Amino acid sequence: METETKITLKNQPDVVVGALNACFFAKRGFNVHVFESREDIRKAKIVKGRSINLALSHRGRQALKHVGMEDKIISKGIPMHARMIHSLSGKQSPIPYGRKGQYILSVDRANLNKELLSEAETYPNTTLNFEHKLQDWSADTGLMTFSRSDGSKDQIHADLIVGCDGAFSATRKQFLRRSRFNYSQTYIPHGYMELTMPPVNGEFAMKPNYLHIWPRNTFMMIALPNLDKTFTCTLFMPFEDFEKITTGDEVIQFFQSYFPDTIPLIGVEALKKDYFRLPAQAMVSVKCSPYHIGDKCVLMGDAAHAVVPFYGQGMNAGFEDCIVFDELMEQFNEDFCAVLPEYTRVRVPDDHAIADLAMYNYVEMRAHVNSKWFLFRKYVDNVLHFFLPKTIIPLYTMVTFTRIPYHHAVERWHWQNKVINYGLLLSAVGAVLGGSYLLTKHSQQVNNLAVPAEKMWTRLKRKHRPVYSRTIQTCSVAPECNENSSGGEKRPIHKCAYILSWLTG
Ligand code: EGU
Repeated sequence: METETKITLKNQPDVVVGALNACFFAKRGFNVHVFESREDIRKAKIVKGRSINLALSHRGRQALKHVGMEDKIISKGIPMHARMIHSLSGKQSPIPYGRKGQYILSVDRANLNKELLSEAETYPNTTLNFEHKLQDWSADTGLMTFSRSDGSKDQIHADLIVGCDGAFSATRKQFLRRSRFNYSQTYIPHGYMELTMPPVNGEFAMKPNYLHIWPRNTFMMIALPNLDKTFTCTLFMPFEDFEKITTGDEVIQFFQSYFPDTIPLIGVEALKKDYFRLPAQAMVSVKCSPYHIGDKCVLMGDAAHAVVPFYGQGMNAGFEDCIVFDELMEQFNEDFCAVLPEYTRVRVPDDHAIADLAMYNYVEMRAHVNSKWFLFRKYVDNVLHFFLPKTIIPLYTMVTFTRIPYHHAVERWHWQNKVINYGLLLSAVGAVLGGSYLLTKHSQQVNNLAVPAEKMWTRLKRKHRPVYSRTIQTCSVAPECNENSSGGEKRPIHKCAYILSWLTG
């Protein structure tokens, strides 16, 4: 065991990255101290707080694997192989996430926190401290001051402070006072609210192995399955619309208009009650850089990059931070002077890329995503990927099922879009050129085609002409009624019409 004292710090709702990081550092033999502002959630009776479900995908799983936790966590996760899109009429259409065997997992945030804390505790060089709230720390000395629930203060010296303390990080406050620190935060106009869909006759109320989605432009609801056979439904809606609904009857009216199929499943009374249980929660996006101060402190997880939840990547990106840091520790022999600046250099572009992607998807889904459009887009992605598996990889596949650095995924996505557009342009030009070629080279054949077709048409017309209209038809000047009117001048138009209708199917 080394003599130095390294501290991983945690004092905001997200224990996850903090606790996972403790395992990474403990595994390397550092003395790890975890500080958490709340009580030990393993002992707490009521666990209030943030969203209940998280979608665990490849990046998060790889990080868990590094500390031997993957199997334990996935055994308590529910695989989701596809999205299930619910249209307004109640029709359900599945769209797979990837190829067979590719899926994401619905995991319970509280269970994840508990398992990771217990795992961290198994290392003899790790201590957990609860109800310690960070008051202040010094970037020069590494001295940290905590306040405890009984009002007393605790001072601890650290060689390295790892701030994994969430979107409202107390560690980050020191960064904000310094020169040349970039920081931005954006609250989006939407809030979210969680509603529980209970089991029906002891079974899941909907198909369990799907991420259920009700895309309704500005409103959207998603539902993720839980081990206790409930679903957690998350309703996303602008705050001003949340505020317009003030009575139980208005809740039911709203659901009747947008999510009618869920009313019997959640239950009228439960819906009326659940909706007013907690106010809608805000969503914030935070970007900053650099992530480190000298060789003393580094930010990870939401403290460094809180993202809006519209790519299901918040936890996965935070967990991947731990792998990236660990790989650099290996590369630079645990020399903080080298590891910290390098961590900022390689990680900032990727974290900013996922923050941008999540925000982009928020704008995109709000702008014009109803169930038909969502189905169509994902279908086109999957079809292109099927026929050109090496060339076209859907963006969400790169983000969700690979460890391609986020910013590379974005670059590749732009490149793919160019290829697709170029392909479309080529097909269009090809069609026009091919069409003109047919017209000029084979104009006689086309004529021959056109004439019999016209004749057929006239014959058909005649055959089905009702008896009473015979006299009127004879007087008609419409070309198709006059067998002799298919004169030379009119033919080119007919030809074009045939070719056009063939091209457009
Ligand atoms: C869990 C909780 C569908 C929000 C984004 C997809 C999750 C999310 C999507 C939560 C959507 C949205 C993706 C996954 C996931 C989709 C994804 C899990 C969003 C682009 C508390 N999103 N989640 N995209 O592709 O990549 O199915 O809020 F409705 S998992 Cl918003 Cl893959």
